[in-house]
Amino acid sequence: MILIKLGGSVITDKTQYRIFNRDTVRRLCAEIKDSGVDSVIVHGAGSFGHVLAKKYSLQNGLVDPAQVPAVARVQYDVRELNLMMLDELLNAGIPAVSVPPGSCFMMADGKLLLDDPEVLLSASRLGIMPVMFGDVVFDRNKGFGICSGDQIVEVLCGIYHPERVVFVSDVDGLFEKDPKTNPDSKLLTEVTSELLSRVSSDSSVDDVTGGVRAKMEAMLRMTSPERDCVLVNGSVKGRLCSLLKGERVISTTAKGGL
Ligand code: IP8
Repeated sequence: MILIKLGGSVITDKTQYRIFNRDTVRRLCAEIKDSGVDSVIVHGAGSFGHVLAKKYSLQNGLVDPAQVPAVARVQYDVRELNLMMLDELLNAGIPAVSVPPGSCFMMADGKLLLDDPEVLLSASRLGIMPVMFGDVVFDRNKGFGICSGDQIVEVLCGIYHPERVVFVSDVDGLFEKDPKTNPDSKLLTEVTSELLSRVSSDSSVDDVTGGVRAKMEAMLRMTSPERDCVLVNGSVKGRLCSLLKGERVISTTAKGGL
């Protein structure tokens, strides 16, 4: 089984509030279906979540009553995005149902509490894909908080024990430095904890590398001796399908555990 996170940068236009990349999503759903792999999809919130979440600092929990209407609005927006995702999945021939984290689960100090996975496993047993997504989730201690799709993927690893985790983004993989500002930056085709320690011990590392390091760490946390974790560019036609079929494609693979 393969756990797939469709990132907000590929399913939405992150620069504009609530713009859905329908054509790309349609193609990606067809690629997943055509690959024939058994998968569970989680998706990001993109511009349906991040624009207002940032404006109202929803990641800080309740600090100002003015945030409250924004909590409801963001939940509404990401549900609309989720329904558009489900529509594309259903049209591609993948039976899928919505499992909104903000309605089904709680958090405690930012940690998603998913102690009872019965609803997820019941859907899976019937051959129905439960689709979770980045959401505003009520928090026992902070009122509410942001639960990212990445956090959900990490929790789902403990429930589904996937053989592989695939992050679909709009970049070719992890680069040593930000390729937008450093055009000569090299793509890291493989990430191991050994490489991570070399990055951290390099005194010349800057903030950008720090960002890469955080991503490497998150990807490595999801790996085990039996499971690797791959970052692939979903904006390039056919790349996700090839990867899912087991072919070698341009990407970054984290392996070996943290
Ligand atoms: O797009 C963020 O989830 P992500 C969720 O997976 C919200 O980081 C509501 C901003």
